[in-house]
Amino acid sequence: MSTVRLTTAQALVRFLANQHTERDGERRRLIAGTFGIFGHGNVAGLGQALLQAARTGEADMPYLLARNEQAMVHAAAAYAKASDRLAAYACTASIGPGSTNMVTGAALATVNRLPVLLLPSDVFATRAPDPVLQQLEDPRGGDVSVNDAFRPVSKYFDRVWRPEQLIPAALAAMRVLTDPVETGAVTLCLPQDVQAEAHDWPVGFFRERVWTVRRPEPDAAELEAALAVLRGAERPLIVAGGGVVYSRATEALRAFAAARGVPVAETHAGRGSLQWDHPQAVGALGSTGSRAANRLAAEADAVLGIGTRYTDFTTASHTVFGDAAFVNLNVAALDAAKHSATSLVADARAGIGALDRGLGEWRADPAWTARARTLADEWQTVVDEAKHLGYAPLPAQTEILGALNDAVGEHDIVVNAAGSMPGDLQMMWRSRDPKQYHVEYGYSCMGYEIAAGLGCKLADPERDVFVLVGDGSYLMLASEIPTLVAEGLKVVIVVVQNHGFASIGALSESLGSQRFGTAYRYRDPATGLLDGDVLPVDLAANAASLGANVLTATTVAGFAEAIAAAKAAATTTVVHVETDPRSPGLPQSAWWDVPVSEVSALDSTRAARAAYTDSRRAQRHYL
Ligand SMILES: Cc1ncc(C[n+]2csc(CCOP(=O)(O)OP(=O)(O)O)c2C)c(N)n1
Ligand SMILES: [Mg+2]
Repeated sequence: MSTVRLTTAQALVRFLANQHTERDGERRRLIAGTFGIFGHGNVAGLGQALLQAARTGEADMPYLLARNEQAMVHAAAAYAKASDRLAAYACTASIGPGSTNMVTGAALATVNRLPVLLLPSDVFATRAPDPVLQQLEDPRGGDVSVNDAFRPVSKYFDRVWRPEQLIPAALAAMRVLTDPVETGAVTLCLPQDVQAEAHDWPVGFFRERVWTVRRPEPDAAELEAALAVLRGAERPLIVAGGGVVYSRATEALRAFAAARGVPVAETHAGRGSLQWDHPQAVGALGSTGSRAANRLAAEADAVLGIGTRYTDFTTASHTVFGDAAFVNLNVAALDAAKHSATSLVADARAGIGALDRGLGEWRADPAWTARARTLADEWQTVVDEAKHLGYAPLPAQTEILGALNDAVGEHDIVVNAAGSMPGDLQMMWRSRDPKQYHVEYGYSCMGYEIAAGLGCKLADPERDVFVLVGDGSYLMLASEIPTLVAEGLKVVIVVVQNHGFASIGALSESLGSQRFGTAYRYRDPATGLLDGDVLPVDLAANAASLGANVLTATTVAGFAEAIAAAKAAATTTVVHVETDPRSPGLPQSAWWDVPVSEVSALDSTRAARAAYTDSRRAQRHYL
């Protein structure tokens, strides 16, 4: 057997550079590059291997220096999302805090089912110098380290105690990353001594490998059962989730819905499955859904869920659907079985094709199709009103989002994750391209936005990327602005300043908690609460200090001008705009289950509890 002598880290880099994915005949690199932050845990191991790759060209592995480990995992997750999960980034971090900083990013990737390869550094395998700087000492076991925190948030976890263990670990990691059912965060912990240790590797380990991203066809019996349910339906509704987008089933869905007159409602991850003005598009479903979609959900006699996890925002905490029979087309059996559905385990595109072939002349009742169109048109007039409120003195958030929607190009990307904007966006955004609406709402993680802008730009340099970020999220994690600047990558970042949590403030008020602790203000000595003046925080100056080009807008018209200037700019540009945190959102037509204290000394809480008890009556199990 012919071998090559390399360190474990050098071997890993060489291996990763030779992995590819293939789907529909399209082949691309699986691991497009590596993000990293070096410390003593990886600087001389993986750091040396990446340097050697860059200097000698023996492995092609681009390296990007991030500023925060959580942010680099967000960037990697966004890269995978924007790449329809056909490509991913690796992330190397030093031992201890560098590694545990990645745990939140790992959870985000796993919850959203996005492939990221995490390479936390770990304690000495030899244990010779124990405890190494930053080592957790556990009196119960010598093999425990802080990296065990990755286990519940990883779809594959391994610790490479000896160099040769890398071979099965690396192959298993690739299998999981490229499996549409299993994918998520994959964690290979690399003890710092093992990274630098040499081994004689079989050359076969480094051959070019192609991982097929499969498109499973439906089972014949499941398909028959699903067809029987749909053939009996007169008022069907399709719920399109992220699986439609990742599977590139949008064209198949468009044709299926049009031919059969079936209205299509969308989840966050499925937003943009249809162009917003497609005759069967009825907008978003659920807690932050359109009135059209929510009403149709209540009246539908059959629901065809495609590639959806049915999160509580989609189901309005199990209150949005009426007496429908569910057929769930999903590549994951876990999701296909939800709501006592007739399961149809298959790739979204393959499944739509099979349903289409099996349904013959079946179509929805024409009266239902027409009603869906009327409701959807009515909803669009609501959206138009929200875009043009003439709110004063500060603009309303919906006006800013509307102006941005009008300004972005057909194939541009808009990124968001947490706060009050996802709800407004879900209700009002008009997508023309399935990759436009990049809202991370599986983990809804504050701090995702700017880092994700970096990931999107790396994935799709041809598209303009617009990041929407609240002041709360910005203060948590604006760290990757200098990374964008260093790499010469241009992203437009819209900072929506409203001095605190518009989202949780409004939620708090609606639940009787009086907006307690949700505004960024001075503590008022008279009340003892944080309800004094707003703070002298200047995020525009902050962004400028990080190297961004900065524009400030105070009106909706000024914002549109700033966006036009930002589009024309050559470098990463922040557009700072202040909005009124109490400006109205779009009318809500569905509930969200957030429990209210059952006993309370406060009138506001008691009133909210009564309303809560009432709302909960609509909640059901869909048995
Ligand atoms: C990391 C993280 N911490 C806490 C939360 C809970 N949370 C959701 S929205 C929000 C406030 C967001 O504030 P900001 O970014 O200013 O957006 P706004 O609500 O003002 O639109 C908080 C604290 C979260 N989603 N993520
Ligand atoms: Mg805010």
